[in-house]
Amino acid sequence: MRYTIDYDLTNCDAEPLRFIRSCQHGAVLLVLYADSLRIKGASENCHELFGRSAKDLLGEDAGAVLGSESMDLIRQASAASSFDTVNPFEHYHRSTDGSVRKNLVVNQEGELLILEFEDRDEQFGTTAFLMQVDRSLARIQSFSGSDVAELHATTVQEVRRLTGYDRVYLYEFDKEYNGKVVAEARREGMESFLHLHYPHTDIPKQARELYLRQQVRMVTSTVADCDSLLITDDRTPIDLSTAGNRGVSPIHLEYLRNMGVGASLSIAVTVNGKLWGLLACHHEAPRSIDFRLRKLLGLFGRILSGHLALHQTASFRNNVLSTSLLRARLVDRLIEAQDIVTPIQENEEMLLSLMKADGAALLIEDHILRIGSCPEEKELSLLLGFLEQQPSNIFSTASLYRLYAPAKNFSTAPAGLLSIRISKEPAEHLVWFRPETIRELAWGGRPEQRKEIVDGKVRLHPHLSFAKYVQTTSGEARPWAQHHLDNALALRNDIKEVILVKYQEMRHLNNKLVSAYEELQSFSYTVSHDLRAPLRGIKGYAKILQEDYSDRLDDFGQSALRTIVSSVDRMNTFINGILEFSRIGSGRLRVEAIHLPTLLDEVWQSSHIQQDVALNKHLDVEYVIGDHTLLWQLFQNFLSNSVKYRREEVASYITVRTRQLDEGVSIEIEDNGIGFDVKHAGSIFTPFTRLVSEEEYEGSGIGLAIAQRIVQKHYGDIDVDSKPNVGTTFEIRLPGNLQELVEQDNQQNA
Ligand code: BLA
Repeated sequence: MRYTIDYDLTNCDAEPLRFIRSCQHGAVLLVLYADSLRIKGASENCHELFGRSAKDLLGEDAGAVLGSESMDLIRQASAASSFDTVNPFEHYHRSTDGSVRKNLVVNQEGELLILEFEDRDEQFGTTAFLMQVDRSLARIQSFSGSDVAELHATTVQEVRRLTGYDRVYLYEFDKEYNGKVVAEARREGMESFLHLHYPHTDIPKQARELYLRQQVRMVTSTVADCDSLLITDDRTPIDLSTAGNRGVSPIHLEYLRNMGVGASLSIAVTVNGKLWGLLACHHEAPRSIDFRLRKLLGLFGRILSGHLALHQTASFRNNVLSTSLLRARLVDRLIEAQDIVTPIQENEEMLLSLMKADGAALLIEDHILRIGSCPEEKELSLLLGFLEQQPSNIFSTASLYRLYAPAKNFSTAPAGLLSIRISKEPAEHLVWFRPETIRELAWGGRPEQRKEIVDGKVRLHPHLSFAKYVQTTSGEARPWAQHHLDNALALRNDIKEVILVKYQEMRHLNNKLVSAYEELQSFSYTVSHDLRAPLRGIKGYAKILQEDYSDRLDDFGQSALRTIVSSVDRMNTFINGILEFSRIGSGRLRVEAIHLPTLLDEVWQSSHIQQDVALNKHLDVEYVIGDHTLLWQLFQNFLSNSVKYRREEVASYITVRTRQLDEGVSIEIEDNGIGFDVKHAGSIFTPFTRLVSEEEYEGSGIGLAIAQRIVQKHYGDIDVDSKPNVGTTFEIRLPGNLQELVEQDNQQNA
């Protein structure tokens, strides 16, 4: 028995390959105790070499069988524990039939020495052979570094030239260890496997792991039961993983036979410590090659590994460089513009080529920017909900529908999505899209059709195992490369930086604004104290002149005096306006519930407002939240404005209406006064803007500016609609949660 239990296709992934109790056809195996050098085990075929049966040899001193020459060599190497440097020994075996030369390969495995006797082929020690190797290596080394397919092709050709196997191919693993034949050199007339795919189960995990320990694996013959069982003095399992002639898995042998292969050999190709693939050889007839050639083939594997690692690093570096360059250009635009939306809008192509995407979307604040082949706005809002749930700041998939089914029915259904989160609250993302690509995979056999049951065991089906078929995969986009993901994260940091700079600039501006207000405040103080006193003086002296000296002034002198007095009065009005305006900016709101009908009556009665104007109140909402003093001033301004600008020819009225809104209260003040052209609506709230002549209507021109500041201070907004000779309607909207907003602000300023 090769193993203690039987393995078939249902449990072959657990086959303990290294503990197989057999030796391959063409080799003889001895197992010695390392300390006593007595024989612990021998392959059944040992009589072919030693003329004695395996059972007979057990317990015997190895020297009696191998002769002193080989024993001395083994003892020396064992003392130096360096079999690697001396393998293979040249072992002469003398018998009555004459002497044979064998390669003797020795490995230590714990307390045991494993000895393998193989045929020796003298040509592999010759200079001519080494020259040949040299030429092959030179051809591989001439690889320019860019065309990796050429490197693959040259390597398989050179391996075939040196080894003489019928077919040599390069087999590359994907992430799941499914494999693909990427290069092939074969004897004329042999079937081609180029570009075919094979499932990961064809080389199970434990077989792949052995390649990391032993770079070259040779299968000398696939003929059933041509191996020799290992006979040992007890049943403890022996680890044969270092022995090149370790017996081959019966399942794998069957696989190779089904493929029409009589012998095989594979060389591990590792990149960055991981099995990248195999350089694999097939021969139609059984065949083995000299140990020294196998060692050299290991070197070929390592050279190929080195080139591939270099190529991978170089192409990764190039990709990173070119993407980073694009990103740097885009970020320059962002920094210049101090904004994200506009530069992205102006550099759509750059954004797409950055990620080799064909669509993108910027979902930011209440802005949705769609670029290229991109779902509709409504769909993007839905997608945003999905992206919000992703825990990481970067999210990518090559098959969006599988994770998020609604995407399948989007107007433009992207299969690939790469998204970076710009902000969590509110959810802001920059997203790239890739379309579905239909891929055709040519398989070298349909995995699910390979099985058949023989004698209650699941076996590989001899014909169907390799029946070729083409599988079409859909629903997937070209996968995002690592350098794209890295760059997306870097871009996210850049964008955050731009936002931070912009925020800091806003804070700076805000601080400037605050100090400007403070200056205005102190300016108003100066105005009130320093200007009012001389103005009072001017007016006083002008009055004296008017009262006591008018008889000495001619008509012109008297009219000049009148102008002085009225100018001073106007100036006083201005100064009062400025004072009032600046006072609103400073100071905190004193928030309370205000009964509007009372407030309006008070304002109406207290002010010297014309009584021939009717004040109508339609107040659905009677209470508003606000600062009593400021709202008093607000209505005072509106009502007196309406009175001032009434039309003499009609019965004037003012109607105040209130109405509940979802998020607050709307207050409308409508009159049927002189009105104005709405094209001026934008400027009427600017201080000292007058739409009517000063001669006809007196005032500072600051009333509406004050009104607007009061509303703004209440976190509200204000609109106006007007028509000349029809009337004007102002609408003020005040928030319901004023108290909360004020507290938030106080906290931020604290
Ligand atoms: C080993 N399987 C291998 C090896 C190759 C393959 C290259 C390395 C040993 C060698 O060179 O022969 C696979 N061979 C291929 C493929 C092609 C090829 C894909 O020629 C295509 C051109 N194999 C199966 C199943 C099992 C299995 C279902 O198909 C069981 C799970 C097992 N394959 C298997 C085992 C080994 C192996 C156990 C290790 C053999 C050993 O080293 O003893």
